Amino acid sequence: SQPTARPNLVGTLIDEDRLWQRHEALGAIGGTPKGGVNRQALTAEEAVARKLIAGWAKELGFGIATDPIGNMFIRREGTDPTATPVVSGSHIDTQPTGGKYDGAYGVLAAFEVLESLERAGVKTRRPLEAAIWMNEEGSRFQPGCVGSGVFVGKKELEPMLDMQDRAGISVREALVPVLEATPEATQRPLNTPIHAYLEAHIEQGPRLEAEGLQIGIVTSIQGMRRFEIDIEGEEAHAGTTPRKSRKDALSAAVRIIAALEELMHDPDDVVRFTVGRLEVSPGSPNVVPGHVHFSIDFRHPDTKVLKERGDAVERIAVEKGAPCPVTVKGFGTNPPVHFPTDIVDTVRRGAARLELPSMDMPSGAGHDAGLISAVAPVGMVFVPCVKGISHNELERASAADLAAGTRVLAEAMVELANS
Ligand code: HGY
Ligand code: MN
Ligand code: MN
Ligand code: MN
Repeated sequence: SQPTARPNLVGTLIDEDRLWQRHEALGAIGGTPKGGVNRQALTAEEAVARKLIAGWAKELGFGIATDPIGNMFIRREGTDPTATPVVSGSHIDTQPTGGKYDGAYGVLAAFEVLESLERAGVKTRRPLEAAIWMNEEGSRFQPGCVGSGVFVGKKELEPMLDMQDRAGISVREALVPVLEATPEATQRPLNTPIHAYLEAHIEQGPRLEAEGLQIGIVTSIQGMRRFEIDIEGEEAHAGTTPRKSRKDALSAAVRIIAALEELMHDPDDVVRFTVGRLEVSPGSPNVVPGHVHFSIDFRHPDTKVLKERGDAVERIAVEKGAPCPVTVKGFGTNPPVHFPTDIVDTVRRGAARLELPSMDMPSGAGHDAGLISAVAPVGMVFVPCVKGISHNELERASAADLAAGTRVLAEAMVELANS
């Protein structure tokens, strides 16, 4: 029988060029002129991307499965069919002006691990799976991490299937053509057991590049709260309507956002507060705005700060919005997540075996790993991206860094798969 992989063999099987070519092929689907990607959740582009990956999987004899919320799993069997799998993955949906590596890297790194083992005929005791979590970004369908959230039971399946985008298309409707792109996929239930979950991701920040390191050993993910604010004003003539009788939704929004900036002020610059979307209607220069809709993305590593300042958002919005009525829709809290030390140590040992210098670091960005940590031990490995730029078409990473992170991933996955 084939020897099970000695961990130090596996990382060297990773093929840097093949991994790079996969990024170029996937990045071309929804590719934009500036070298970014617009492949939003459950669009025709995502269907093409899934078909491409399923084709690669079929060539290698891997299994393909999907679950009721549209997560997709590529599976390589182990020698012990009763063993629960080691899973690694991320997302292939992107921001509207996203980059080629955010999410895609974690899926392609996981796939490269399965492929390199298969081509080398290296067996593992446990099965290995590459996972594609549906709608991580939450730009088309708010909020994000829907696939991983439903998988672990933190989000309800039916309401998430009923969720609509701004054109009124529901997840349920949008899923149909996307799942039709992989007819060979078998159906599996939600929350199938996972022995351990690992995710490779670009850092989406400047620290690794500044330290001259290729590898980040992720120890935690900061907490996040998201809100949608709607302000009802009254449309009126810009020339004739006296200020005292106006219900100007935009001046209300300005007061609210100024007050929230005050609330979120932090001399230590740890608080992350972002109004990323602001829509004014009717948007005519000589009509007093009748309606404003804006988003809030608030993050912090400390649960108490997240609760206190997050809970103040609604009170401040209603108070400062007067006399315009204000509705605040909260999307719950993704609490901070601290990864179990044994998994973090496994990832760090993988880097050490490969003699790749690394540093422990928290994640400022959210990841599916944060949700999966509810049902399995989780770890992550970061690689640098140029100037830390992400959620931007200018997002770039190097083939060497992507391969280095994948080597560490391979080492950790195989060690866990033979445990
Ligand atoms: O927003 C996030 O943190 C993730 O990159 N979608
Ligand atoms: Mn991501
Ligand atoms: Mn992202
Ligand atoms: Mn007129």
